[in-house]
Amino acid sequence: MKRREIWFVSDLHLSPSTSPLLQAFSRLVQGCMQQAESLYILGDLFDAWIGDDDPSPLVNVVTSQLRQLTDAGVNVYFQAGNRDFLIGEAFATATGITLLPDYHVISLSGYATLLMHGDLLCSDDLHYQQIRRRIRTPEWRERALAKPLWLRKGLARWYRIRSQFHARQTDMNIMDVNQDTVQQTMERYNVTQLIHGHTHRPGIHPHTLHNNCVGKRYVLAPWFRQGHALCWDSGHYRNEQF
Ligand SMILES: [Mn+2]
Repeated sequence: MKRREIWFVSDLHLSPSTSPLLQAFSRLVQGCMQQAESLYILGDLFDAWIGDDDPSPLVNVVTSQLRQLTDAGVNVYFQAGNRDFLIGEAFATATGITLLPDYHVISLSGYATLLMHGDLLCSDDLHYQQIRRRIRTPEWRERALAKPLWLRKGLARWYRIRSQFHARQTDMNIMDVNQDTVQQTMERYNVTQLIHGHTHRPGIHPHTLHNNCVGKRYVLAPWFRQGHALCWDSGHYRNEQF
């Protein structure tokens, strides 16, 4: 059977404490191996990433699984999430995956489709966007990665506690996408489809664009007790669970 599907996942949040999800990840890899020509990982593959030089067992397992997939000829693409944006060239080389920018347009059965992690669409969360602007610069990245691993581990834990605190203090609607930002972004990239994750509110939403054309926004499901993928097969999609 020829592999021809295009699969999308995001928000796997793999961490040493979510080992059952590693089995789901392995089933995702096996599924891709049989059916997918490409796999797009739209961010937050890991719950935290402190640098490509972290020799954790979790990283080794995921690296070899991804390597298996790319060695088999599946194209694997990765877009940074807010938790694993420090993933870099060394990880890409070890796994054979291709790193994508924050905004990436592909053609999906002829439909121009924008891929994003999704955090940039949550423009009502001013606090988060302010932090994002500060930490997503080459200078911040360089300074962060120059710190010793033990310190980066501690800092990652600290940022996580702070972000959980922020999430508890912030209204759910503020943490969802802003409708105007979605519309403007889709128009700026001239697409009729948008696929993203991050908000943990899976679904398909219509958006009225210019000329009354209706665009579609697919929100990917996060991995909690099981894995999810959006699978695209010549104009049709389905959800797979792992
Ligand atoms: Mn996220």
